[in-house]
Amino acid sequence: LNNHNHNHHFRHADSTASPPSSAVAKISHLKAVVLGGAPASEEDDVVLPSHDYSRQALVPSQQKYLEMYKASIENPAGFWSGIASSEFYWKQRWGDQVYSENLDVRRGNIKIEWFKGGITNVCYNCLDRNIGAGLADKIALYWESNEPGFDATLTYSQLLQRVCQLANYLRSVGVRKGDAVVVYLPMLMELPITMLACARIGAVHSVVFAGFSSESLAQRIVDCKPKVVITCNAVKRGPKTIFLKDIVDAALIDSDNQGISREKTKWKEGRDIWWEDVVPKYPTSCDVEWVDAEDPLFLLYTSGSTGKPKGVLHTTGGYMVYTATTFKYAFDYKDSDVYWCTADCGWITGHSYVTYGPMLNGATVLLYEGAPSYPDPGRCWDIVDKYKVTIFYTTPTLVRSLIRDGDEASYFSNLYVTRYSRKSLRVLGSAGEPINPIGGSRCPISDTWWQTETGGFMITPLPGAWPQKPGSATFPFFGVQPVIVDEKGVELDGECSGYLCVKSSWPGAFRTLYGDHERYETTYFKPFPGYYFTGDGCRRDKDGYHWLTGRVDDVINVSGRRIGTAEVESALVSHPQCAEAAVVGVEHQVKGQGIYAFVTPVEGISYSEELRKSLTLTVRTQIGAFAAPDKIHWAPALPKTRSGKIMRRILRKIAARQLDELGDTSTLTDPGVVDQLIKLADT
Ligand code: 6R9
Repeated sequence: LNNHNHNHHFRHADSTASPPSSAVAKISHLKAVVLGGAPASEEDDVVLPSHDYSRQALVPSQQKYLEMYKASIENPAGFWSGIASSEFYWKQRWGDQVYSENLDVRRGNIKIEWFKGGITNVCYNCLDRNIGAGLADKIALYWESNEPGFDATLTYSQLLQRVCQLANYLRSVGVRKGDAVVVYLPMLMELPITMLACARIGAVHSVVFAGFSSESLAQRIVDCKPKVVITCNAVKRGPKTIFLKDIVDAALIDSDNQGISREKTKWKEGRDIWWEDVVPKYPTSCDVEWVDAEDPLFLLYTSGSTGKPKGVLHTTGGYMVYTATTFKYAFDYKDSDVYWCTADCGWITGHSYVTYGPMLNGATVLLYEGAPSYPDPGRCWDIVDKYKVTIFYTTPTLVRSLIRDGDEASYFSNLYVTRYSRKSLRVLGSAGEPINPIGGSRCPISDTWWQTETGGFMITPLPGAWPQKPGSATFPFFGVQPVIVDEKGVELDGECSGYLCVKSSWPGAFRTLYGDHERYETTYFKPFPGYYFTGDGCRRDKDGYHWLTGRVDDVINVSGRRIGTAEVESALVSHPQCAEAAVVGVEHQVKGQGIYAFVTPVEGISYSEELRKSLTLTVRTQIGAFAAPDKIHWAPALPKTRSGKIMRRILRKIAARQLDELGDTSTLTDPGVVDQLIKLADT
């Protein structure tokens, strides 16, 4: 990326682009953009939607967006209940109040409820309802294996049968409404099948990304106490075989990497059961467990600024309405679309935009099991052509890794790309990190800003509606009121920069942190009373566009994945030869941010390559390979204030080698520490 072309002011997506609107309609911070003048900065680099695109779009103009946005803010109850009742099945309608909320800690406990009293089921809405509407034979899932040439499909009615068999099995082993089920699976069809089966019987799934180590998995199992853990014996990712069940067993297996066979899988009789031995014997229909809109749907653990992962809890009704609606508008969804999201179901993107959002819309979803560059960096475009993918939703990191593996600065003009037509594509989406998009400018790009906590998109372009500014997530989705506050929590107006918060609730908001409502209030609602605090910094430009500037807390974003610096630090200090550790994020060409660790060994232990390897291994086994430090910087001591606080600001500058920007070091107990660190930078 970073191929940002400042010479292109007013880039048109095609030659028939519509002229910019000149309307100015103020709704809180929002106004229609008036284009004109010379491009002074990237803020002024505007891409207009093509006329042809806009004409067919669900929201075809700024005016239409503003109208809908205004309605959603002025009357959230009316806006969302209209959508909820016309597009979903409810066994019983919600009570008198569409929503009730308290986001202000000064007024008591934080509470968010949407459609309370409404009785529904998300699985029913994804499958039975769509089948009833004539989609029985529509492809629900395409599955593409890691190995080119191996694939599978399921129609909506076949998917329902598979979901019911598993749901029946889970019930037969005693899983009931409200029980947790932990899922540790790679991107197989069985992953969305499991999520939907849990939803069908009111069980609460907690998917753990299959890149987490056994210790991380154990930590989550201890926290949510599942009745069942679902995994598979092994998976191939690129040329590698990963023995997942061994990780679940937390033990090693003596096996060659050729076949992934049952015989070689370690087994515990009485505890372990093969899916294929039992599940297919169960009936292919299964009664739905009707649940309250505020009953939990799933738990998903995410990183915060302390060591312990947070169990983000989402409930049923609001999440359902919100993910479906955001999916529909942000990708301008049409029934004929073939949709591919490269995210893993182990993260929120895979929950909301592989499984629930698309399935609620009756979409055809592609699941890819493997690595994006396997067997070569053209694989993604091969898959796009093979399935005629129309909507491609990915991460900046994935694109950067293709460019790296494509081995050339000119990745987009070499054969890895050009031998594929990619002409089926009509909308592109990006998530997880800021981008400066590249590419042919034929397709609109939805740069979606959101979080595990928000359930669905919060700030995102609607393709066709607005002129876009590459790198900006643009404007809030319907019903979302982003505010930018200063450090005192005062709302800033107009062109400004500060902490990103959200005023009032939206249906997809998380309701609590599992088992720790107090931490929920402290982390998200106490920093700026009256608002939900996102942990992100944000700038709003003169045209009202939002530019995300990264985390302002101790969370780093590695390949679009959230990692708490404290998590990595506690893994490092658990090593018997590590006395102290401090972790900061540093710019990384492919991953966006890399993990940079300052480590002080215990007395008498000297720096060595061996120790470095052993520290890295500790992080890999305690968290997962994706959290391994990119750099370990030996530190005789860490720079600390007199009150004993590590000065991360200085460590960040040393990590980035911005040595002339260290700032004031006089408040350190021992300013000499900084010089020592600089001397050791390249050892
Ligand atoms: C969906 C997801 C959330 C954090 C968030 C922010 C960063 C997400 C972004 C973005 C810039 C975007 N983030 N989308 N930054 N532009 N379009 O990634 O959820 O794993 O919880 O991470 O990711 O910093 O706070 P999650």
